[in-house]
Amino acid sequence: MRRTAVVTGASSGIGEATARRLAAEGYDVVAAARRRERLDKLAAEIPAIRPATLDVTSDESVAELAASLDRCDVLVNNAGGAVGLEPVSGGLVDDWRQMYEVNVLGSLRVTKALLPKLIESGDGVLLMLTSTAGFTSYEGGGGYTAAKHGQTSMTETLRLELCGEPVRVVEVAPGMVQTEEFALTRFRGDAERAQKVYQGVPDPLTADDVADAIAWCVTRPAHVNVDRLVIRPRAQAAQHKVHRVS
Ligand code: 8X3
Repeated sequence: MRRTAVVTGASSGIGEATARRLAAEGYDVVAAARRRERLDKLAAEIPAIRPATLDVTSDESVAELAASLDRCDVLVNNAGGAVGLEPVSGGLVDDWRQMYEVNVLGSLRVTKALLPKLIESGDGVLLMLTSTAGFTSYEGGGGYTAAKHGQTSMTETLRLELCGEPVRVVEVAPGMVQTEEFALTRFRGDAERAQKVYQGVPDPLTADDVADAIAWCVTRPAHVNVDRLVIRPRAQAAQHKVHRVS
């Protein structure tokens, strides 16, 4: 019997890398995201991947995804992201709302919808892709860190509530990961500003590094729950302590 993994936000970055990696690990992968053309390409390349159009901010879209699944053994709540780097005093309510909507409420919607199937599987894994921003604050990051703290808190609550059910609740919290879109989205398409985030950092993490960590957590024996895995590049000892060579 092949196990099914659902990955949200699978059209790029960590989500796409995770979909690829879990397919390589032998899962049937449902790659879910809004941008269907990208998913179709991925599925054309890898037979074990099935594309699913998903908007985590829509109840109907999430219900449709849940209804389309025969089973779900692994859920990777990866859809998320940051918008803006304004200080709290200049914080834009719409940005904060969007970040809360996708990172927190999006994870809530998908989790609620797929939890019965995860329990039914007899060995489910619910993995939340949070961030070091889930337990650290930094200047300008107010809206994002608030949302990620919320997601982390939801993860901890779920683990308590599901104790006794056959579902592991895992949090993977990456630090600096250079992907094609994270910083670009945060800076509303300003490529120069986005590039500066990683400037001089010898080796930021890649999406594949995080997918590797996710795959490791997911493929532990059923009784082993990795509560939280924090992963950063060697050059980042802490949120503000980043080694740069130029
Ligand atoms: C991304 C890491 O440092 O931008 O989740 O908050 S950081």
